[in-house]
Amino acid sequence: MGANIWGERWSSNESELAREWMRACVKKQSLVVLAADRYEMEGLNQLLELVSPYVVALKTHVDLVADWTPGAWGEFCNKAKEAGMLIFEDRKFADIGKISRDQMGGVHNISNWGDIVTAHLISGPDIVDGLQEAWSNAGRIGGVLLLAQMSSRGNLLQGDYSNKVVEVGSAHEGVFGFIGNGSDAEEIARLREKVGVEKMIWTPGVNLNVGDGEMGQRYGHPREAVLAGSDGIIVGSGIHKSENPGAAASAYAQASWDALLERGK
Ligand code: 5BU
Repeated sequence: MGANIWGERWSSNESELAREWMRACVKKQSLVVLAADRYEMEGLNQLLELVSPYVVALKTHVDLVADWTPGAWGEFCNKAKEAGMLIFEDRKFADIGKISRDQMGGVHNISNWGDIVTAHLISGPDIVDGLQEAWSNAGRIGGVLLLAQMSSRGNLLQGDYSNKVVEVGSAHEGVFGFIGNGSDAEEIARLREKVGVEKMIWTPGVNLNVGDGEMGQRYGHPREAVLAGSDGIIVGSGIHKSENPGAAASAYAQASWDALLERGK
């Protein structure tokens, strides 16, 4: 199903999760990862209803939800899964391996519902093993997105550090891919060149209105991001702050899908 669209990205990829992602994108004709940054369960549930047909992964910040309960969260996640979405907790883990492993449990119990999480590699490669052990203990599979770049102004994920993240992450089975800077197509293209064909690149800092956002956030156009090598466009306010989130999600889906077809792999 994915071979015609993703080319060798599909045919040479052995990662179950990567294949699930590529397959789901083809099914929905979209590369949209929704950053569901709403702070109450009601708003989250409403958003999910409106955008489901166009969104392939749901990115959460579970600790932002003021009225969070395990029950309400479980239902919300089940709805998203039933609607064909992967669940991605953008937790940006950064501690040593054993603490990161244990932080996958605790109050929010991320390893039970999250399919993908973000992590910095600042503490060394054991963080990936720690996160993978948590999924394994929960009897689930999951993947880590390592931050190789960020979208925010003045961030320190540059040069040798970024290169090292790619070098270490590319060799690790537990790494689903890398976060790239969606606001800058040249940075994404450089990242893709280093990453090669196997691992995914997902990019925040994407909006149909390019330019500067709130508090140092920067935005590039989804089409440019995908043409430069992004496999998943992470869109927050462009969708959830829109007057018509469904129509906005559909527009991002269309822009990302057209760009993937144009990219040709
Ligand atoms: P926005 O509303 O589209 O700006 O939301 C962007 C989301 O992506 C938000 O949830 C951030 O936490 C997330 N993000 C980001 O903006 N930039 C980064 O480099 C990383 C994550 Br990593």
